[in-house]
Amino acid sequence: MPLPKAELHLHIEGTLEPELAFELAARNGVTLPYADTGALREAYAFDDLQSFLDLYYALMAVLRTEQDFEDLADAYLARAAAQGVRHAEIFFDPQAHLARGVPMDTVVEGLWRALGRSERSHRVSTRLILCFLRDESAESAMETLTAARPHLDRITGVGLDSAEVGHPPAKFRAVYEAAAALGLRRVAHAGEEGPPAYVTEALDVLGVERVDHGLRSMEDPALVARLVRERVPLTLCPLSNVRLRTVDTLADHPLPAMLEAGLMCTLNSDDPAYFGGYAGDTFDAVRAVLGLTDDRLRELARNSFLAAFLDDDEERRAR
Ligand code: ES4
Ligand code: ZN
Repeated sequence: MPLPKAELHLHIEGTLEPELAFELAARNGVTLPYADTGALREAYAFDDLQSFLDLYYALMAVLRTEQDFEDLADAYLARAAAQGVRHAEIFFDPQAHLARGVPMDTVVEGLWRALGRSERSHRVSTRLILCFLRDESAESAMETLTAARPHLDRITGVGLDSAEVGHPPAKFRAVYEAAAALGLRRVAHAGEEGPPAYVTEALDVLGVERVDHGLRSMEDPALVARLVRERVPLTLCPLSNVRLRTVDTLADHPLPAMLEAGLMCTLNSDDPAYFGGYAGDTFDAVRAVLGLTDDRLRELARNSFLAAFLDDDEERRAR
């Protein structure tokens, strides 16, 4: 039995496996610039975050209908359940779909068709987190929040993703204030490729409750001390860091040092279709390569439930 765990850093568009991409392409009459799934997989050799994002956004062309989003989410939830995920907080990128003429309604309703029945169909509870694309304007983020207003019963929080460097958290101060006023929880990617100062800014300016990645915090001892003191959860994604070359190899990942420092770390899969593993695969890889003890692995799983946006009863049931 895989360790029960919560997945807190997962982009639903990043769970699009090549097989499903081709199936949806055929269903929607979209031509992909790859001969077959093998040729597509060969394109999964990334130099950095941007080289991944280019392919990630391009492949979204196959996602057009509610049914597509439902099938995508349902396939993810089935895989997650098989790997011990009991609760999943799922990011989605509405701006990437709105820009292609796919309305907010289609995206949220389609995802919800799978998420709304997931406790019954997969024994996985879920939350939906709307992410703003940080390489788009602050005005576009605000328009996106406005477009999401009719769906707020299905959306738990907001996040910030896409190309980090040059797009500091403070650019999104106003939209995070508006989200907080609407009762939404707040997270943001920070310190993935960007500097430790972006982590501080996400905490102080955006008021985030968790930091997605936060890896580069390790370069600033005062920041590490603060994150430990305030028990700020970090949603680490080691397989992503290797594939996007933020770390050289998994063996070089600072996870053991981060745990030793007392940081509240969680283990997550980010974009599992692209980075070579789902939540259980990630736990297996860090166990094998980083030699974490069973106690440490249990601590990571426990942290994932503690850092989740669950109330106490839900948390007990999920564990
Ligand atoms: C992402 Cl790995 C990563 N980083 C930032 N934004 C993203 N969107 C999807 N995956
Ligand atoms: Zn991410």
